[in-house]
Amino acid sequence: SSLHLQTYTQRALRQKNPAAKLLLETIDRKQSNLAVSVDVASPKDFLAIIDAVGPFVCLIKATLLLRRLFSTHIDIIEDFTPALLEDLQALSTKHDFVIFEDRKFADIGNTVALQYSSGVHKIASWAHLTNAHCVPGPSVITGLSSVGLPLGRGLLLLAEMSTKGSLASGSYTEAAVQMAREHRDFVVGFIAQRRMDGVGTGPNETLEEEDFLILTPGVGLDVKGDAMGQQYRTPREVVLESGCDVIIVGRGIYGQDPSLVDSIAAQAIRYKEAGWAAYLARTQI
Ligand code: 5FU
Repeated sequence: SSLHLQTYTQRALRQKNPAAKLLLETIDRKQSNLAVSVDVASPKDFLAIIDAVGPFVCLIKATLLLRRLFSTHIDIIEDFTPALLEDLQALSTKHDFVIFEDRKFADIGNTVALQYSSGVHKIASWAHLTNAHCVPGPSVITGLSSVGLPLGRGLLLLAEMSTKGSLASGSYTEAAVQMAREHRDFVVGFIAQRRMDGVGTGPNETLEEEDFLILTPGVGLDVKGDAMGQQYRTPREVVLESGCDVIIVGRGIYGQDPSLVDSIAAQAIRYKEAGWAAYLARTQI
């Protein structure tokens, strides 16, 4: 497939899903394929990091924070979470970035629909994109789609993971791509380590219209992994060699001390430039 040679601009024009289109247009407008993953426990650090990296990113990946606080301080957070989400949305408007809640839904359709629409977090009301594991089969998509599609949201399926020994490979990955093909209105792409166009199809089958977005975690410029199975590749390996679209970087940017806002912004610029250089090399502009 030559889709990976096309520019973000060309691909945005063809996108029908509003969330995917917004992401591609934002990448284009800000010349950034960098997403920052903000996995910190303190709401103050959470907002400070987002404000610092905001100008340089196409997307912010919110994640454990909400769940972690929710599960440990439910009474505080019932009051607190809506305000935090308003702050997050205000920053999204201020800095022009897309919001992705890395929720990794993995239950029956009815339950994920409730988890997505309701509860304290009401994820569907503020996250442009969310994601799901494929373990439950296609019903996980049907459930989430019943909530997200009318709101113009998009879903990413976890086709591969960055961790050592991941079980999401081979026929599992092929089945994930097949599930996505059957729900192209809502499934806009994958969390994966490489492009997925044509995966699982025969050598002579061409799928001209197949254009999945690939968002890739496990990206770092300075180290190869952590002590808990995470594996890092460079933006060049991810975007140029593997054809992925968005690099997701967490600790590589906010490091050991989430309160050092100046160095966080400097790291964000460094990753943004590396990600964009790899994209330009890929599309040979
Ligand atoms: F699906 C995945 C995956 O395969 N690898 C990941 O690392 C998700 N992640 C998330 O990306 C993980 O939960 C973190 O939120 C983030 C990577 O953070 P890091 O600090 O850059 O390692």
